[in-house]
Amino acid sequence: MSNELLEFDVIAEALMEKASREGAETMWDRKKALKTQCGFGEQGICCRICAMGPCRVSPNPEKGPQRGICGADRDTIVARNFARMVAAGTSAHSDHARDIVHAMHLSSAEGPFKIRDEAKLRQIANEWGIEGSDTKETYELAHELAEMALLEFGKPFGTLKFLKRAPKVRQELWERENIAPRAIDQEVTTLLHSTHIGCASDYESLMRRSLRTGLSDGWGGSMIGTEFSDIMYGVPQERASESNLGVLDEESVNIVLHGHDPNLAEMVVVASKDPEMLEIAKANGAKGINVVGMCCTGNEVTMRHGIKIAGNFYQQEMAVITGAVEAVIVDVQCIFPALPNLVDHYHTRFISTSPKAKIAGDLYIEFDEHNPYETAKEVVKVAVDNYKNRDASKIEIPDLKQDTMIGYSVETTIGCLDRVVNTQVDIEGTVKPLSDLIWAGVLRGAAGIVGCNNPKTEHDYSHVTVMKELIKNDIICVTTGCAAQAAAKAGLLQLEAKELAGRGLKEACERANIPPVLHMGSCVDISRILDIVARVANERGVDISDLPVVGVAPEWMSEKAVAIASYCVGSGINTYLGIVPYVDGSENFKKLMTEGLMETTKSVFVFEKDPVVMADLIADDIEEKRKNLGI
Ligand code: XCC
Ligand code: SF4
Repeated sequence: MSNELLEFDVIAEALMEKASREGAETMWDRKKALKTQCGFGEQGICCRICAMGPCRVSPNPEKGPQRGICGADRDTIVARNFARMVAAGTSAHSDHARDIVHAMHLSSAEGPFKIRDEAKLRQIANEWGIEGSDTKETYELAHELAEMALLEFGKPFGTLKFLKRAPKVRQELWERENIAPRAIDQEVTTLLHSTHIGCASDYESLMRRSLRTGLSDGWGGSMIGTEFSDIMYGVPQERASESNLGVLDEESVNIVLHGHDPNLAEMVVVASKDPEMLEIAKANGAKGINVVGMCCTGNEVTMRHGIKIAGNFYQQEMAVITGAVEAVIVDVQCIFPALPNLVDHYHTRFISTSPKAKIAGDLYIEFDEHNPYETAKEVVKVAVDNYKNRDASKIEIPDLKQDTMIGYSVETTIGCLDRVVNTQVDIEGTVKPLSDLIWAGVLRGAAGIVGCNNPKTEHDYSHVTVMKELIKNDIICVTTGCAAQAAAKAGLLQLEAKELAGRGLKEACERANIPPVLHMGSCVDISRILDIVARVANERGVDISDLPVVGVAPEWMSEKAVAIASYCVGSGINTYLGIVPYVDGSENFKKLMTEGLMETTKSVFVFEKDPVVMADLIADDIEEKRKNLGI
């Protein structure tokens, strides 16, 4: 175990020690065992797309072969590898969204899948041009809208409906540059086709197609995921919660919900309050049932129910190591295949529920979308029955938790900011107060800080450092995913964090009664960030690329993050990455990402590992944008 990575986090340190005492292995042990990671892979210059390979070309023309057997060079190989990450990331977000829409298609007045936010249902139906969206019976309308949404994945003609939310100039740019995304499945499929042996080799063309696929995630899959989850489960409202592993309760049945999808998680939250389940829990000696969240399933249920946040990506093993978790219930994405082995050292049950993410060594209880509540009860029952199997000598819950404000959907954020200005009826419920704050310079700009943890860097450190530096400079931060959970644990999501902000942001926080860093939800909810940014641009009559806003992923690791970065850049938002993607092997491709795209999308990728330097670059970027706007 390498201790230098852990300085930032006393919890991790204590639990890592416990793990090694108990013979349990963690990601850091495995990272160490891998020794130096593959240099060719790191630079993106290994190709195994066909069976003539694998072909690894040399990063140095003097030192080795420059082409694979088919003749693909560094630029092609790097661009194809990048494109495949975008396709995979887009597929993950979008397939998640499809499941939400399916649930909506199954919704009925009797439940268990129900429409919780009828106003939003009617609003989206209206936006999509459904006739009678104000008058139709709720579930008739829901099913019609769901069918329409399912067609967004596979319709044979046209582009995505939500593109219309973007400023007109941006829509025109997408058309002109031929990157306006069509049906989501089509974009993923056609990009995979383009990267097949003997297909596209032009790296610029591959980038363009990657942007288009990424955009089908941001303005397609992810936006559908967010909006339809809101219709089904409610638009998040601001509320208080708590975060970090100290939210585990020694005297209760602890259930960790991990993964991404709210469908099962919502039902588990309800099942955990079922009198029948509570009775069994009590009969087994527990005080009650404590459901906590991890990664984005955690974000989904904390945003809508205030469910406590146990932790983010790197803490999934730590939670088990506390010895106090009865069950880890997972759906899809970001789940370590190591967890079934890890739980063997403890009494914890590891339950996987999705046929898309069947995990070797799990207890598999398939989520039945026709009987979702029965599945939820079944998994909760495994947990409550397991309470009696606890080994008291192995329980060690870190005594650390943090007050956390959550629930800042676009609607809620707008509502909060209405408090800043003396509300005038005509601007109430619009982004005008927000854009006024930015135009007046009270807020210099805004940063969306998102993404994962990655053991290549000290976990949470880059997230928290960038956020602290930015709020000091009056740049308001919105955050999602594991970055949001890092912020939560560091106390940046509590109202008192305004003391760390510059004068302007502090005053805005005081008046609106919000923290300087706003939790906007899960990773698919980065579409909320697109939404609010588009509203501000529309309100001011400018393009998104004109606004003093940036995207930041300080510690990303997943393919989804590559798709996200691509749609941010495709949308005109300069995007800062603290981990360099596998592109170092092609100077041309890297230059295209960091400079050349300015011509196409009016925004670029920026790679910077040092979070303090990154924050400086962002502040300069934002001031430059302000100057160009003349504000
Ligand atoms: Fe996964 Fe969404 Fe990354 Fe966290 S931030 S490690 S993708 S859970 Ni999306
Ligand atoms: Fe090698 Fe070309 Fe096949 Fe890639 S596609 S493995 S470079 S022969």
